[in-house]
Amino acid sequence: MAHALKNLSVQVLKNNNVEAIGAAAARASHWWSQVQMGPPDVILGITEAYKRDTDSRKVNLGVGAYRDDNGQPFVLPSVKKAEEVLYGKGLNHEYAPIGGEASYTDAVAKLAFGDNSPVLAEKSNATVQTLSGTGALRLGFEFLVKHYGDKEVWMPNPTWGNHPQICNTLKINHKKYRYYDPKTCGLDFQGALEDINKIPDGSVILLHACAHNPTGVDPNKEQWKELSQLIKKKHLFPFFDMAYQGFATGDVNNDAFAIRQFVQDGHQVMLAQSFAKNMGLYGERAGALTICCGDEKTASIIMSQLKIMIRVMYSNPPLYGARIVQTILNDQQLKEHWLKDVKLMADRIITMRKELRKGVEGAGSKLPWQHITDQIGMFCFTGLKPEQVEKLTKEHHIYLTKDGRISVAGLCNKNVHYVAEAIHKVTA
Ligand code: PGU
Repeated sequence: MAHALKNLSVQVLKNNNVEAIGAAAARASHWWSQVQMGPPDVILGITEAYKRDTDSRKVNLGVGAYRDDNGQPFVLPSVKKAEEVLYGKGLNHEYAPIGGEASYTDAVAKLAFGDNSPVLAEKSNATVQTLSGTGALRLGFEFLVKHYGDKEVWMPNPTWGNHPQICNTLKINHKKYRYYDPKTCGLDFQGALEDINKIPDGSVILLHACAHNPTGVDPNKEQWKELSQLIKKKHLFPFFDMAYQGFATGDVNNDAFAIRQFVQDGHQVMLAQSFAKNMGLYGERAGALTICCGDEKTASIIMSQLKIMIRVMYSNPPLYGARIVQTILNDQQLKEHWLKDVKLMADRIITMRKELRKGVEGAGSKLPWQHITDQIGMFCFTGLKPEQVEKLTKEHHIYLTKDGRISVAGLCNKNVHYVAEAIHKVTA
């Protein structure tokens, strides 16, 4: 009897399992069977592959994230201080205003446009906190679609991979103007001028404010002035992406030159800002979108529309990162401390550029490597071909994007010689 009962209960269990599995299978296929597997992200997917690699020599030069000289993530000392100040204040966690706190948006606009900017004096800027630089770009492009109509967007060739992706998502027609010359590993200024000259009147032109990603090649001041005049003559709308203020020259004012020049020349610019890199606040998502509107009344109208768009997307922005940023920017002593931290990061990257070039040349390479030290900012566009990149990853466990871009910030004294020798081996 007991045996029969046991058998029966095993049978019931089995039947239940079969039913459960059947139901799970039905659930799995019923609603989502038409969804295709997507490709890994071209930049963030590299970090995932790097994490899976168990080789002790592995090096991640894929993502543009600053590392200290032990190859570790870096919390800026000024940020640590700001966090202590914040902790001491015992703040609450109420909702932020839809566009972020004014003490944040005022401070970040000042950092970009300069203390004495006419934009700020006239209060003609509409500035909102965004989900870091990506959120600013997404909101900015979406605003353009909604309120500026079916205009083409022109981007430098090459550009950060997410720029075209955001436009694709929003079904914005986008094209490229010449920017980088692979022969010189430098700026194709004539090519850029020629192409920009042919862009249809009223189009949007995307510009990297400084430390161009992925090339590490920026126009010089005279060239920016010429670009500003041409863009004005052509009635193009300039959208600046500034994700690396401070990383190009180590000086935040120098790096804001292009934006301030355009404003001085009478452009109404749009600006996407990020504090991911220059404050090391990657995961905190502190950024901003500014639209220069010409006068205070128009700014309040634009602001009302930005708020409507934010409200239906994520309602209001996260507080913590923005609180760190404003604590630093609104305190003279902390700000000076931060400026030193920025310089320290920029200088370590410059040192790594020199070491890398010395290392590749020292390993016996006869190829030209001057561009490693000529280029600026976080990245070096090495000129490595996709098959050489693949070899670097497969044989030497060095991870970088397929276009040959390396994040110089991922190099440190411990790995730079290993990387230099590996680069020589795959290019010899
Ligand atoms: N704009 C440019 C030109 C960027 O390079 C990046 C980040 C962003 C905007 C957006 O940064 P937020 O973190 O949203 O503020 N680019 C890095 C980081 C990795 C990524 O692709 O998001 C990179 O490695 O290119």
